[in-house]
Amino acid sequence: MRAEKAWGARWRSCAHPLAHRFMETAAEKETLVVLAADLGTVDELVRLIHQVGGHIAALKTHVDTIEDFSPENWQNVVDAAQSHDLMLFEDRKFADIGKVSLTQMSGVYDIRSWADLVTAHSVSGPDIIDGIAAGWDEVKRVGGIFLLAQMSSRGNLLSDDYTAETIATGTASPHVLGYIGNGSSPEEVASLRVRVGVGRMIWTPGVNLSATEGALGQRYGHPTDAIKAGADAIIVGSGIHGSDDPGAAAATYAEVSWSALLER
Ligand code: 5BU
Repeated sequence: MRAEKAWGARWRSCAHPLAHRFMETAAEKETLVVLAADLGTVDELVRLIHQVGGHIAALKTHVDTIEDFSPENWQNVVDAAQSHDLMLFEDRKFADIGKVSLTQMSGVYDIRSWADLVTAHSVSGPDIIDGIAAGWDEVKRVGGIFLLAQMSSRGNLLSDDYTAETIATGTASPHVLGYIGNGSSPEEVASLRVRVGVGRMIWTPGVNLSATEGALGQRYGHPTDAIKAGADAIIVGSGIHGSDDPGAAAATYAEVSWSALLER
């Protein structure tokens, strides 16, 4: 099978079913690009999804930044993503106690009902994972969690020890599909991969083909370096949605990312 051949040990060692779903979509479209769809309205988002859908493997959102959010309107984003076989990854960065994180999975945005994947900090302790997972349980859906083991922003407080504790927390839970790593630093990604081992995903924001710095402390590295250092997906925002031709930009990131995986 094509996905197994391309992904090798990752395919054989990841236990979470959504990890396999991602790897299949990625292999089918030959891309490791997760689009950070940081646009302000549902219409803009839907247009972008259709422009780049063939070149990306998942869709990352910040639902609370959508100016015209309503549950009905948001369904257009969900439908557009599904029409391109994209999992929805809400970058919510949950950080509260388990019980409150559970309630934050419902509420206005009802993340549990449409997100396949979410991000969470490990700062509040391991129960946040069970809280989030209980949210999906309530609506009988399966979801996966990415813990922030590193960040791409300068001056962040995620120390080496914090990263190690985060991996210990994630290793203990079947709901943790993988970790967010700092894509701007191949050295950090490589050291994260050594600690994580082969059985979980590492997805990295902070990648851009032309810039080394972004607004307000964002740092960038080259997508090829991040993947060769052990990243399984590159999370790309402005490199695609900020381009004059998002479709062409997405195709370029796809090509670069897929070749890097095959070389790895
Ligand atoms: P950019 O436009 O490619 O810089 O967008 C990066 C996206 O990744 C953006 O949506 C951030 O919220 C997200 N991100 C990040 O940049 N760095 C991090 O450490 C984490 C998430 Br966690």
